[in-house]
Amino acid sequence: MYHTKLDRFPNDFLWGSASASYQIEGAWDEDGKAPSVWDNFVQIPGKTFKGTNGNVAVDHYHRYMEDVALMAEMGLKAYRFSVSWSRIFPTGTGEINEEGMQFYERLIDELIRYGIEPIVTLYHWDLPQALQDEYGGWESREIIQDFNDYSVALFKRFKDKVNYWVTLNEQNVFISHGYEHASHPPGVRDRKRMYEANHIANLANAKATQSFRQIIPNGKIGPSFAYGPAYAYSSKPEDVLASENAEEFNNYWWMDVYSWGVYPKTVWKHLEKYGLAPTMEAGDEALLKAGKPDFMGVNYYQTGTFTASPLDEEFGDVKENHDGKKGNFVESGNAGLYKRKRNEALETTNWDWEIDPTGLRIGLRRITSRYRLPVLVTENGLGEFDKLEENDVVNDDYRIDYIRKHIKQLQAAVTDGVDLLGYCTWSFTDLLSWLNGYQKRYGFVYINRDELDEKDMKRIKKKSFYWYQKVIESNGDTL
Ligand code: BGP
Repeated sequence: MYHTKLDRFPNDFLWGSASASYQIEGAWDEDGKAPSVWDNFVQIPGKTFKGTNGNVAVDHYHRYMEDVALMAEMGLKAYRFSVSWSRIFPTGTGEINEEGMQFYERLIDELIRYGIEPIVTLYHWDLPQALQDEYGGWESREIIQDFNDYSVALFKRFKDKVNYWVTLNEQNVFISHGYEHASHPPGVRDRKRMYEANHIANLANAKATQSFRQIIPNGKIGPSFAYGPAYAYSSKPEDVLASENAEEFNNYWWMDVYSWGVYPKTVWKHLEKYGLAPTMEAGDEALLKAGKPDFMGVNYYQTGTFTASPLDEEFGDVKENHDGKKGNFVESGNAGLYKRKRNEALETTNWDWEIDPTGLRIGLRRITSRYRLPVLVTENGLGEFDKLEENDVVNDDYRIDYIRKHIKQLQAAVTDGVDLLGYCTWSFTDLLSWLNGYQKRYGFVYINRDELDEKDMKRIKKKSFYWYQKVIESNGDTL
């Protein structure tokens, strides 16, 4: 679809940026906080790049005022951050740890003071370790009530201050990495357990959403889904079918449940045949249906391109590039369903992520057509090596180029008819990239630290900071 003229972004468009507790806060054991599963997982040798962890991260816990002042200077309209569950309930349940709650209250108040809309993510992967130990975390239905209680505590405390809420961040990622690839906690490789845990996460997501309606009837809530729209590798019908398979198994498997409360039929039938379908108990479907979100949160980084895969195809372990040495793409897939190929039409980052701004528009269009839900882009950005030059200068033109192209596609999507609430870049400051250390940088603000040395953690505005400032100021007219 070509347009002679693109629509302007709505006047109340949320120009934002995002982060997550474990990746920025540090203070991992302060003010009553108990360990999360990530605090422990990173201690296992070989799990993260150069053994990095978030014990100190970028020290946002102590420097949040300086960080928020920078957001205000940039003109940010919205800031998405997550709450660390084990700061609020150190053992996952029980008495509220008031000191933990107060940290987020101070942060929220500071944002509001500057007119920045807080977008609160309830869960960005840092499950209290106590719940993992007690009943296996997401593998037990007990978590549905505990997650609800935790969410309700936050809803009640911040109902007059926070309008936008995100339930689970990238359920598809923390479940598949946690229970299929073993690259995230709890480090399991078992597809049956994965599908069971995923179903329980769906129920927890729905229940918290249902509670939200009672407590904050005028607020907005939705999940943030890591959406990688699927393409066919060629026009051969078998490749088109493979891409349909990938879309159903990797995307609709989650988004249909969020939006409609039902699993896609073809995937369900396939899983049943292989004994992998999750256990459906009485009342599950009704609960899932009661959890309809106000928007689909989308974390977008790349598309995936697929070709047919025969039933007897064997795939090795998924190998991801965690050191930034380009050229490590390894084919992966699901035998009999699809195989992911490198898309030769696209450039990649140094971490082998394909760069595809148009894919963002395609994804938003698919969501709009299928679910008719508004969309909030909850993450999008470029992880790259940045160079701190003399006089505290970082010339990250590649990041500007990346974000500019994605915003242009957003504007095209809006013109196509997508109801877009806002755009949060990943990320505001540099932060810990879970498995990739500190050298894979995403921020508008450079943090002076690296893997081996915490240095002074000085905040340094990159070139992209000034660029995004103008984008916001002009409501997207000046790109
Ligand atoms: C998403 C996560 C973020 C962030 C981002 C970049 O999956 O929600 O927390 O980390 O991806 O990924 P990475 O840090 O692996 O480059």
